[in-house]
Amino acid sequence: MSHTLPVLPYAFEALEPFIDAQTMQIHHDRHHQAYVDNLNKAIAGTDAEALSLEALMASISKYPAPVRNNGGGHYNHSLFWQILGTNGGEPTGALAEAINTTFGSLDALKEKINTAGATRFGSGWAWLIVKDGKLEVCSTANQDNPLMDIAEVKGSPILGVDVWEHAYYLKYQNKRPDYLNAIWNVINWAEVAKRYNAAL
Ligand code: MN3
Repeated sequence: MSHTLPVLPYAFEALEPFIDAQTMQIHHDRHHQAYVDNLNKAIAGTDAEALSLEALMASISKYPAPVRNNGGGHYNHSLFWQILGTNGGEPTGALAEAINTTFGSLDALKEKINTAGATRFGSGWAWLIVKDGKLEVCSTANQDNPLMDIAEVKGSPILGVDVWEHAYYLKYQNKRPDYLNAIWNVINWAEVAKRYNAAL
């Protein structure tokens, strides 16, 4: 299959002031577009063309680095745009219960994800995943993700935070922790809950 750039489900400026419009535009229109274009080039004429993006992640060890980097980049950003939004609020229902049971509180979960993101050296992602029916926090390097068969910690990602400098540098410069604190204002918890229920 040929992969395509998903449409951003809100305006570039929708996440202001927490994520600025220029960052969103460059991030979506240039960075994500480049992952899509380079993925399509990397899989052209190979059996990977027949795979869904999820199936490709699950067998990524069979493919060369450009497929891993750009395939991961396409999957991760497609998830990222969806779990961000202007809804704000807090998790409800089964997801809220699972967060409280597993981490003690929503604040404790945020702190755990912020630590995972802040301590990821270089570029990567911090994740909330469902593993064996339970919530867990982990991080990955570069554009890897927990769906990949090469991941140290495997599971279904339900929330991912991009900690590449391109995600925050225009507004936050080198202050990654400030970006991580701010991003909790623009999490689409309804989408995270949808992914949680689907992963169970
Ligand atoms: Mn990015």
